[in-house]
Amino acid sequence: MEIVKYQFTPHGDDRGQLVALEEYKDIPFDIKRVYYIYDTLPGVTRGRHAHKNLEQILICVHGSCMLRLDDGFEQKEVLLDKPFEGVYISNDTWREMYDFSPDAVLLVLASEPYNEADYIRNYDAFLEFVKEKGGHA
Ligand code: T46
Repeated sequence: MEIVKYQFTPHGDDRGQLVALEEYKDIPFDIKRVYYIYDTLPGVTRGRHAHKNLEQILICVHGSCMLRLDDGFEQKEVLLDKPFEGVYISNDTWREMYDFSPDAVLLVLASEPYNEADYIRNYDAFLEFVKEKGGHA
């Protein structure tokens, strides 16, 4: 499983930095939803689910957190700590976010509106789902 990272271009000048993100130019899908996670308490793990039909890019725009991705065959961990770097998460990927710094703000760009029915929240069900789709598990 490849970790797919996007490097965005900061438009820096003597006032500071600005990063602009446009669909299909910087982000490989229609951006139908934006949400962000902040004030995460110490020791908390978020996520612990997969999606059937959702692409996302996660950007830790302030502070840092860890992201664990699992395609049912292997797991990889990546540090999110740069406001100009995004990590892409495709369908059928179990994700967990943890080790949030107290000041972390995790911005998420999503290809679909919120849909609770799209979530797979049970890990065994996720493995079965990937297996049925002909994946690695
Ligand atoms: C994901 C990871 C990276 C909404 O009402 N609308 C939304 O768009 C979202 C994302 C959440 N919510 C509500 C549903 C729950 O009552 O916000 C509450 C917390 O959501 P959840 O427990 O799903 O949050 P995380 O951090 O575990 O997961 C989120 C996304 O849900 C998920 O799609 O990939 O961030």
